[in-house]
Amino acid sequence: METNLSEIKNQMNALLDEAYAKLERSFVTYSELTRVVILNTDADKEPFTAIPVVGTGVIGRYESAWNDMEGESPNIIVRETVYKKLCNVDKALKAKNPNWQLVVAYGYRTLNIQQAAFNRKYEELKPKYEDKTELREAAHRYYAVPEVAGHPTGGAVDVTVYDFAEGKYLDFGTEILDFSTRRIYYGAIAIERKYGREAKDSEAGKNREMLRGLMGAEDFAPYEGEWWHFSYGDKEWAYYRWRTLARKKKEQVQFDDIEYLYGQKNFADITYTEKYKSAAEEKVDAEFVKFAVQKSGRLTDETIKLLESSGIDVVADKGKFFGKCENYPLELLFVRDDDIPGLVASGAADIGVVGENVLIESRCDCLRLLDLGFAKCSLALAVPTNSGIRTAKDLEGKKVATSYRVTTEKFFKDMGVKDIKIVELSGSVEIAPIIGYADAVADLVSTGNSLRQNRLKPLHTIQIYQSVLIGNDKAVNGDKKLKIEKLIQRFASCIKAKKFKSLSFSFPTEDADKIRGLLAACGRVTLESQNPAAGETLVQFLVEKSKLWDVIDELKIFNVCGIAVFDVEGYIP
Ligand code: PRT
Ligand code: ZN
Repeated sequence: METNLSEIKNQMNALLDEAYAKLERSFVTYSELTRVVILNTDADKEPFTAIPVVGTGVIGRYESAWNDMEGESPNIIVRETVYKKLCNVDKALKAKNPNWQLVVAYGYRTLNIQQAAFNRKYEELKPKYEDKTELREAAHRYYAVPEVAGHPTGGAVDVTVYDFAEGKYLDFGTEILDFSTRRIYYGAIAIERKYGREAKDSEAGKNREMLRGLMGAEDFAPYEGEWWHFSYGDKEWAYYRWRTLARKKKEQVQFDDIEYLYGQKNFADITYTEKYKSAAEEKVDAEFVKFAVQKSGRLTDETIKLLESSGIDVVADKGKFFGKCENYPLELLFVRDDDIPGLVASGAADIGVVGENVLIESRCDCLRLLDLGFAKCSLALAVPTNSGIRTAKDLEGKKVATSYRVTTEKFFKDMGVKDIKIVELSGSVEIAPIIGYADAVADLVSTGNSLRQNRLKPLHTIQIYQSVLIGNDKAVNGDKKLKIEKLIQRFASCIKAKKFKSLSFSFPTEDADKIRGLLAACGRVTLESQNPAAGETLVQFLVEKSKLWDVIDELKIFNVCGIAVFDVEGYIP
């Protein structure tokens, strides 16, 4: 079949439109903003201030192309706190590049102008929308409905960055205030990249991220619909704070918990509340549970799997040192497993996953929170197959190679074997006897293949290990207690679930007693429903994996057929 280029192009455009539509749906809506209420009506009488037009700090500059509003004052004015914050942003910019300058293209806008701009957009879009609410929301994406708008509070600004050395504005992917393209959406760059319409490492994405980062550090809330728009103290800010707090806290925050700075007509109307004032100082990293995970090794995949089966999406690249989770306040630190007990004990990480062998050997003071049951192995004492050594005692006065000095020494001490010389190797312990470095080894074994390959035979199992979740006492019993407890519960239910299978089948109700008896003896019924018309009973039944086939064999004796077997995702007793 011949490939039709224009068809491919159409399909691609449809996909692109869909991605943009999805992005638009994520923008804060007018109706969401109307739910923000003013709790504190005490005006703080904060004065406005005009941003200087020239100078080396932050400047306020209207360019004719940016200003399509009638009756605009030549000065850009904002609330005083906003100006101070902008100065800090400019300083941070200059720390990155002394030639950069923060330029404010828009600040305070009177309610009349806001209303006029909104009305114009509303009329312009009218033919496109049948539904009034949809029309209002669409117009709101361009010019906010005055009642919830940020610019009339003096708390919202439109900003960009000018580069003196280059004599031009930094590349943000579009001109500021250019409403002719959807590329102005903050998330547009990612979409364009995905569809190959934007270079992977284009400046625009980096610059948007940088600007958002610097503004965010000063507690400005971003607006997803315009890369340049930020606000502090308006309804959008309140909503953004609420939403990020709610997400972080993972609990239902009531809408009337939202407090904010908000003034419509003039500065005296702006209210200021205490509650979130200090939230700026609230350490964001204190909110996250820092979770140390082996960067790359036997524990890595299982740990990520455990997170994912606990409903936590890991958005991390294993090659990186840090990772985040979509839907749980977890920060992942990817490190060598040997370092995990130390990191947890010191508080650099709150929790971590590590083999018991490493934990014991480290002698670090960590809490054992949960046995995870994977990466099972044992520490075995082994000698060359051709050696005359039969027991641990025969090793008196001899050399034992190991990576686990603490455990091995304790073993010989407990066995009453004296005069053992421990030689430490951090890897390839198995070859020590072959090269004449030791008479025996104490090494980890799982399948035993490695011992066999190196012609070693096990004499003794010193200790059996599995992976464990460990924690730092201060975190586990302090301010992160709840989040860590919830995590442990989820992990525990997933681990438990792995031991079960679920069976579902129906049987003649007249056999119910016999079958219930059988089921009661070997598992747990989670659902039973009767179908009197058919004279049948349907059950769902949990059974331990190890008993699965025995149960099925017994059920067959009762002529039960049509048994469906399922994996269990979680089990909460
Ligand atoms: O780079 P990093 O320091 O993070 O990783 P690592 O090399 O120290 O650790 P890694 O990934 O090898 O193992 C992590 C943990 O998995 C260990 O601390 C143990 O708790 C556990 N584990 C489980 C094992 C094994 N099974 C195992 N078989 N660790 C190591 N081995 C070695 C064993 O020593 C032998 O040399 O694997 C080799 C093969 O074993 P056999 O018996 O299957 O042949
Ligand atoms: Zn704006």
